[in-house]
Amino acid sequence: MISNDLYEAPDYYLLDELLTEEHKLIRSTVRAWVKKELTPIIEDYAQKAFFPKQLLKGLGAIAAFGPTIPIQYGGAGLDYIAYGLVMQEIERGDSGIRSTASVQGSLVMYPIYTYGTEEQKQKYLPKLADGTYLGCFGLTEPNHGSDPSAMITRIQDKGDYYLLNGAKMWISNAPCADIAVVWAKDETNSIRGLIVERGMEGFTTPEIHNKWSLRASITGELVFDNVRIPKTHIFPDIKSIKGPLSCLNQARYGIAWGAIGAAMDCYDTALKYAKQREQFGKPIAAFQLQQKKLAEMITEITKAQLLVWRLGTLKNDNKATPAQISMAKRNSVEMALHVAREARQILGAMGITGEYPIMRHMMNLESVVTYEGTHDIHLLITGMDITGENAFK
Ligand code: TGC
Ligand code: FAD
Repeated sequence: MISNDLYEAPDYYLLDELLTEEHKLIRSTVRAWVKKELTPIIEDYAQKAFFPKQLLKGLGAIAAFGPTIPIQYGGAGLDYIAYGLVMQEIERGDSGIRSTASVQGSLVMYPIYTYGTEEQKQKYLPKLADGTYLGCFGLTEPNHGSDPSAMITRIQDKGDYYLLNGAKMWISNAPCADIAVVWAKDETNSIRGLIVERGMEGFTTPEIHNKWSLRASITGELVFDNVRIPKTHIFPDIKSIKGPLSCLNQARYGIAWGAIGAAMDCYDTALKYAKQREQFGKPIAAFQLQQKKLAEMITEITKAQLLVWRLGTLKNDNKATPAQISMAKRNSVEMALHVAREARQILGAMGITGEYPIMRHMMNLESVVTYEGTHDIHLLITGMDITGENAFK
């Protein structure tokens, strides 16, 4: 496939000097894949609201699925800076495809690796890592979004199996997923995690249509009507909301890096356009008002790049707190939305077309600011962390 993608990543503070040769190699591999396989097709798929399922194997091959999962289970055994760089390069292409990777790696492979039995790990992880299987993560319910602890989906112990009833809503990958990691309450009201396979009787995954955002990512419901779950499909030892929340830490970390990729693409596009587009006899880049927009964009991108780099080093040392991750997710997405809106204006009317990626990034980011904990929820997490006061309830 021929690509005319001329993306050049902004690196105003020479952050490359903080990366190892391995980090740069992984990043250049993912960047080349995005230019060859993703950007030439993504606008068309987003316009048509199709999920490009044919990319799954390629995503597997560039270590997008479970980059930090050990090699023995099919992962790449990479560190968290490498994981962040992979997410940043993919989201530079499209947030919906980064979503697919986030869900697979952080919300499906991570809980199986962390909470699963050896049999579950052997059965699912290698096939998820190479893109043979697609997974999804069911936490949100129709009436329980920001407050997943109030979920009503239930399992009942029936002796040699569990009976699962309930529904999950807004689930990325659901209509195409081979397996779902689902969180449900047991008879003691403990939150348990289980693996549901496509084909189990009573399990359906209707698609949610008419999204204006993440149009190249497929979203659906998970409906459980007396589904018999073999006992070997439950995570044996995790029995609280901390199970799913620990997975969110992984995914939110990836989003903190990823959203910056969308911002970098918008900035790069706007800068190139401003240098070429002439009005009143000179490039619009020569006007102070356009320079203000571009200068503020690169300042905010650079600050966010530094924040996630430091967060990555904390994560590598196992010292990153959930609240630190919340701050970075919130900051990166807010920053990226602002950059996208400013970049859109620099392109004038052209900014609203699919000739350029900006409007697609902007619409995608409207989901990213809501999922994995809304903008407000992350602020309240920071508020609680610094004051000790819980303002959620
Ligand atoms: P709370 O009483 O505050 O805490 C209960 C226990 O959990 C611990 N905890 C965490 N542990 C690990 N990681 C975290 N992030 C944790 N946050 C809290 C906490 O320390 C406590 O432990 P203990 O030992 O004291 O019992 O819990 P709560 O029920 O009041 O909830 C707190 C709140 C609101 C922050 C949490 O529910 C939350 O984060 N809500 C947002 C929901 C959310 O983010 N949903 C995301 C769904 S998945 C998704 O959107 C995928 S998008 C996919 C894509 O990329 O396409
Ligand atoms: P609500 O919780 O109803 O919130 C509505 C508004 O009220 C928000 O502005 C919120 O900030 C605010 N609010 C809520 N509580 C408070 C409070 N205590 N104080 C102040 N303000 C508050 N979920 C999954 O489980 N798996 C997935 O794969 C998944 N993928 C998704 C894909 C997409 C495209 C989207 C849009 C969502 C996805 N979600 C997924 C769901 C997502 O996590 C939820 O939408 C999100 O957690 C918010 O829940 P809600 O939409 O029910 O909003």
